[in-house]
Amino acid sequence: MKLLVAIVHTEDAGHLVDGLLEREFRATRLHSSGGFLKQSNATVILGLEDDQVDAALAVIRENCHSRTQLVNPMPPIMEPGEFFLPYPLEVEVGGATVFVLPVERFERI
Ligand code: 2BA
Repeated sequence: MKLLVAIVHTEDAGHLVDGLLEREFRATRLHSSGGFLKQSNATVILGLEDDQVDAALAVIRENCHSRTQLVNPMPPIMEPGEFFLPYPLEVEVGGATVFVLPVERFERI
């Protein structure tokens, strides 16, 4: 058995969970936020049989799309007389960051 952990864009998370449920995958959606952008994203976790992993990844590919987001860089420490023009940086986010982990034991109680 595997635990699939997918970090996805908030806007994709609803479609992803619906797509997974349509194909009878059980999923849990957690609210999370990215360490770098410090913006909300979603973490979807799925307990799967080994032979279901590829099908679940296909649903993630169908529903999660990459986007570019603008970030304002942190201003540097300035000396008197220096100035800093804060140009926003473009960062590509997603489609999805996916980890597939082995599950030692699974119980539904
Ligand atoms: P964030 O940490 O907010 O990162 C958003 C995007 O910013 C990343 O997109 C990447 O393109 C860029 N980025 C992240 N750290 C950077 C850095 N040190 N320097 C330059 N650019 C950087 P993705 O790679 O698609 O990641 C989307 C989200 O997935 C991340 O949001 C984070 O929540 C999660 N994530 C990505 N890689 C991870 C990892 N190795 N472990 C845990 N979570 C991860």
